[in-house]
Amino acid sequence: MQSYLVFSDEVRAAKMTGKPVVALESTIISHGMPYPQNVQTAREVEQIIREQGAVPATIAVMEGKIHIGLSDADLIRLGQSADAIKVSRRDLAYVLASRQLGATTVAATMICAALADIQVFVTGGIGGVHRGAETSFDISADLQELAQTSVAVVCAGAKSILDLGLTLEYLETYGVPVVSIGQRAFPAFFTRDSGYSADFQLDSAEQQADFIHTKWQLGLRGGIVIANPVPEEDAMPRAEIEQITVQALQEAAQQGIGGKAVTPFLLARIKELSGGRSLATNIALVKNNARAGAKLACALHKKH
Ligand code: PSU
Ligand code: MN
Repeated sequence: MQSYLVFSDEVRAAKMTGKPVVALESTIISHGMPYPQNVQTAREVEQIIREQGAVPATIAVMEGKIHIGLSDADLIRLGQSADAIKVSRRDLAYVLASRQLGATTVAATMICAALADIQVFVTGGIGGVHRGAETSFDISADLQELAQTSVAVVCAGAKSILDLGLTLEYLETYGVPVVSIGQRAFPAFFTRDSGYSADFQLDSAEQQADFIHTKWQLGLRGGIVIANPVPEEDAMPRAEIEQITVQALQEAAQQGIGGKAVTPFLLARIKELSGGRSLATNIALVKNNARAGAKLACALHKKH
């Protein structure tokens, strides 16, 4: 299994000298944001993690290997490539075996992080139960991954392109704890309050690390959602984002968008319909998550 993993020099050195490592996904680069903001954000997020005393490991599939830690040329390749494949659990073995370029989702990044013995993963938003899932059956594989793979996922909640109430119900059924930072409300990615509550509020990285460590020490495998609300000054007005979201959802339905194309379509349309403002919010919240995730990785690292 280790033969599928290739570590960057920086991540290998961190593992050898015992420094905390933070995993980062690559679908957000290839399918979540436009070029060149995607590459610029990926670089800046890595830098924030370094400044906090941890080491970033952006994960992608290239030439039949899972790469843990990417070069700048790799980031550019993912950011510019129109044919990077969005890789979730279902796709991972296929994209490896066929030696294609693969960008990992939350689910696939969790799998790869666990293989590489990395416990903390920073992203923007997790996938979830889509609005209308009672007829479409569209439920992100991210949720099943959270149920079974022991990685803490730091995010800004989930976008209201999803049914956040059903998403939280699903996570409860599968025993995935949802923790908010600095507030009890579960954040809705572009806005700080989804109208739903997280299960627990844990404000400091040490508290979060204690909780995660206890869960795994008990043998309760599986992920934890650490939801970090977007800073107030970067948030979008709730009514505006809701209106844009409804329009994007209608267009997706009219155009018959289905399967793994749904989420990238909605992300791109929301960006266009907001005149680019949603992208600025997206970038700000990912950076904010990088800070929280690096602190958590440092706190968790002290427990080993
Ligand atoms: N939500 C976002 N930004 C993203 C994604 C989700 O706000 O970039 C990406 C992540 O990689 C996530 C994936 O794991 O979309 C979920 O896709 P799906 O809904 O097809 O499972
Ligand atoms: Mn889906």
